[in-house]
Amino acid sequence: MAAKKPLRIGMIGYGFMGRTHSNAYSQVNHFFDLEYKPVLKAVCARNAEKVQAFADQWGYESIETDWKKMIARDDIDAIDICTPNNIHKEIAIAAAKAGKMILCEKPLAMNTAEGEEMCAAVEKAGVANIVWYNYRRVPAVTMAKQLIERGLLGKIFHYRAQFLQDWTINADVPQGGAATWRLDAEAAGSGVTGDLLAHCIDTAIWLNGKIDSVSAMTETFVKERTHALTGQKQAVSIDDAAAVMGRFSNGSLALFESTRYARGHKALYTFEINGENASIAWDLHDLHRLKFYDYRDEGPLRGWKSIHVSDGDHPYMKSWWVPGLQIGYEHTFIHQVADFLKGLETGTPVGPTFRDSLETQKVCDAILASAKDGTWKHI
Ligand code: SOE
Repeated sequence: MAAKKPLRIGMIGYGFMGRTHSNAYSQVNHFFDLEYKPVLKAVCARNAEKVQAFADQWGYESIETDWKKMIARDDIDAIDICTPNNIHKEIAIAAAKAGKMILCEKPLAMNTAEGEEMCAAVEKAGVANIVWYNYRRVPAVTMAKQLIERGLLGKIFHYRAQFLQDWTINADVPQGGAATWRLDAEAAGSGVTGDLLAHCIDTAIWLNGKIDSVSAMTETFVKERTHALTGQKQAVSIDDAAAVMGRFSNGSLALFESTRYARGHKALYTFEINGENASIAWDLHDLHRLKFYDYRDEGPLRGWKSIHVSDGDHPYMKSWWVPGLQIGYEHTFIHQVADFLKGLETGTPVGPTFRDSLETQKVCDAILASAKDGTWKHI
């Protein structure tokens, strides 16, 4: 067997996403036949002791405590950005200038203006780039894409999606700091819109095309929270919940909702698409199933099918176990790395690229702007 080409990874940040990505780099070559093999070269974070413990646990060869040093290293090919959103741009632009490939956590940036600069930087440098919108690569979601591309739904009328959580209902949850930066607008840019709704929008654009206009309302239910770093009470300026109406370019109507105040829901992402011939529905808590209803089925047998997406002819599944045995959340990241490496092999960019994700960012910005002044926004 020919030796694999190494893809030497330098990861910046090491929280929850750092774990999902590290696992993906470690597992991908066990299951996918690829020319490239990720090498866990270095992980970077400010606290040397903690980042060393992470490196030891996940098998990184070295650590850095200054991301600029990491980018300057010539033994690193790709920078993985797992930091809070407010430093994505600076890191990505520096990495692109240094000729590094970039794998960036979602959302791409704090806002569209930053995203534009990031796109310009990677395109000027000609470096491979991708954003970790992982849910596209749930096999059942990829299968939804295939069914839509085959035209099985016919004309699409409705696209509705929700992403529901409940972890910020307690007013004692702080904002800011390592664990709760997602509640701090300075670090995150926005609340549920950039964090959760962005997933719904990325999938929606991928499956159903461009979103042309939106009208939205957002709410911040808890107005003040203690800042984890300063201990001071501060006004909360993120959106806790968002409800959005929209129109796609293909004439279909969009309804999106996301919140961290849906008691009982920890991470429930669902979508349903209704076309003239058929409908599709998917639910993250039952992620290996795709629900499909086809009006053309024989009359008495017409009804919703629940397809267990675990057979060898289902997307990604022939690389896993045997038919009928399902896989889960972490595999979506492994699929993303597999596709990214395949893209390097074939020279074909794999999405969502920075440019693709800029479109999601524009929709997020339009949602926040609409919620502010109560008018429809065109994208
Ligand atoms: C927030 O709780 C979060 O971890 C998001 O940041 C992720 O993108 C989402 O997949 C799960 O929820």
